[in-house]
Amino acid sequence: MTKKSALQKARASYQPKLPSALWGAVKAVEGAPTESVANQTEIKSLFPTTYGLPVLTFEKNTVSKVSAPINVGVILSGGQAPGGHNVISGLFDGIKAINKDSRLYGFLMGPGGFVDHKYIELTAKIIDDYRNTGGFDIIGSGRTKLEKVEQFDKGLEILKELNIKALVIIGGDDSNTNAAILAEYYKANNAGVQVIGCPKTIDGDLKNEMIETSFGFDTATKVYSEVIGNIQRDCNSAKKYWHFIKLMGRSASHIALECALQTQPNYCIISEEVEQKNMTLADIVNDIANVIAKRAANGNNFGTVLIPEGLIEFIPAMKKLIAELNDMLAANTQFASLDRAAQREFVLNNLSADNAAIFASLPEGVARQLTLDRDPHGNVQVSLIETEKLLSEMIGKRLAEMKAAGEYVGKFSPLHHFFGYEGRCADPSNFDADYCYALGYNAAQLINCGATGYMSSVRNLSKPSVQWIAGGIPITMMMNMERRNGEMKPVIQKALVRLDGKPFLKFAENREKWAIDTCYTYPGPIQYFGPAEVCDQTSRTLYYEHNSK
Ligand code: FBP
Repeated sequence: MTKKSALQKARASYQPKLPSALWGAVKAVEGAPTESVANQTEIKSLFPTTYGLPVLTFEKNTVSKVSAPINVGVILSGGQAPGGHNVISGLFDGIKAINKDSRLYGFLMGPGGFVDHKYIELTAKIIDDYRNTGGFDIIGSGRTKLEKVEQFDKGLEILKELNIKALVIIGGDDSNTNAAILAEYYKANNAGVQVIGCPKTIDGDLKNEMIETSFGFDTATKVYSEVIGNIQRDCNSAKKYWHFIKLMGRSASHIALECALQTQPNYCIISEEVEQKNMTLADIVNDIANVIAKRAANGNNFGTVLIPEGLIEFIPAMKKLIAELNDMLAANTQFASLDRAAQREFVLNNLSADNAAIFASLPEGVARQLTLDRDPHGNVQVSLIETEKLLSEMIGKRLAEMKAAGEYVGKFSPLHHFFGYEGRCADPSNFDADYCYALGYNAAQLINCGATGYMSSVRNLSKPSVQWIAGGIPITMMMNMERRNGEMKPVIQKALVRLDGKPFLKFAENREKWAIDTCYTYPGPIQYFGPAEVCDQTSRTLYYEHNSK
C-alpha cells in the first residue's frame, strides 16, 4: 500500500457501528412469499427456483450454534462508490465471527476476474489496510456483464477449486440483476453455490421500500455539495459568472436533487419533471434564461445551475431518438468500424424522418456523443454527453434574442463543470462507513442461513445505527421486464425521483425563492470527528423520505 495520510491513519481505527440485531448470534425470521414489482408471469417463468422467496429479517438469537468454516468469494462490479472496502471488511469479519477458519477470496477487476480465474485471498493484513477507506482498489472493479452460461460454468470451476460456498456481488441494479440470474442458474443446477447481492451505486437509483438507499450516495453527494457550496461562495464573491454544473447519476436525478437540497442553487433541473411536463430542450432553455434575466434585472449577473447527467434521455423527443439509436446500433455491429463522417451519414440515412431531423438539429459534437458505444448493459454513456455546454450555448443565444427585444439587460459569462469521478472514491462518510460494514456483515449472515438470490438489506437508516433492521430481500422481488440491446430482459426496476416524494416537494416549495434571491448554503467538507449533528447526518433525501418535518 502507498504511504498513509494522517487522516487515513486516524480513520483506520474507526470501528463501524452495527445494528444491534447483528451483535451476536442471529436467527432469520421469514416473511410472506414475495412477487416481482411487475411482469410477474414472465419473471416467475425465468426464475423458477428463486421466484417468490420470503423477505428475511434477522433477530437476536439466544442460542448460538457452532457453524463450520465457509469460503466466500467477492466481486466489486461497475462504477466505484465510497464504502466498498467496508462492505468487504464487514463480510470478512462476519464470516470470521461465524468460524475463524472461514476464508475470503476477492476476484480481481470485477466479474471478468471471476470468469478468468483471477483472484487473491483477502487476509486480515490486507483487510486492515483498507478499513474505512474510499475506492475499490483492494481488488479493483469492472463492467464485464455476467450473462452467458459459459461464463457461469467457467466461474463455477474456480468456485469448486477454492471450495467457495457463496459469491457476494457488490454492484448496482444491472450487476444485482446478474447476481439473480447466476443464483437461479446455480440453484437450478444444484451447483451448491449461493449468490448474494449488495446495493452499491452513487446514483441512488437502486432503492425501494426494502433497500432505502444504495451505498456511496451519501458520501458522493456530500463531496459534490461541498464543491458546489465552494463555487457558490466564489460566485457570490466575484458576482460575474453563471456556473453550469453537470452531476453524475445516470438516468435518475437523485444526486442533483440531493445536492440542490444541500446547497440551494439558483436552478436545478430534475429530469423526471422534464419528462412528466413533456418539456422540450427549448422549454428548459427559456426557463433558465428567464431566471437569468430576472436576476440580471436585480443587478445579479451570476448564479448556479445544476444539471443531472441523464437529462438528455428524459426530454421526450430525445428519448425517442435514443431508443431508435439503441436498436439501430445493436443491430448494426459494423457501425463502430465506420469513420466519423460515414457514421453520421449512416445514422441520418437510417433513422425515421422525425428522429433524423432532431439528430441533424443537434450540435455535431452532442449528436456524435449519442452514437458512442453503449456500456456492456446497453446504457447510453450519459457521462460523456456535454449537456452543460449544450445548455449554456443555447441559453446564450436565447439571451441575445431577449436582449434585442429589450427583455434582458445583463451580461452572461458561463463556466462549466462536471462532478462525478471526484466523489466516487472519497473516504466514506460515517454513514457510509457504518452502512457498508453492516451490509457486508449482514451478507455473511445471509450466507450462513443458506440464502441465495437475495440482496443484503439494512434499513430504518434515518434512525441511529443500533436501530437499523438487517435481513435479506429476494432480488426477483425488485424486477420487471425492460428493453435492453433491442430485446426484452428481466432487470431490477430503476428508482427514479418521485415527483410526489417529500425530497422533491421540499425542493419545489423553495425553488422560486432560491432562483431569484441568493440563498446559497455552504455544507463544507465531510466531518468525521465532532458533534453527531455534524458527523452523522444522513442525506437530505433519506431524512425527508423518513421524517415528517
Ligand atoms: P454504476 O451504476 O456502475 O454504479 O455507475 C455509476 C456511475 O458513476 C454513473 O453515475 C456514471 O454514469 C457511470 O458510472 C460512469 O461510468 P464509467 O465509470 O464507466 O466512466
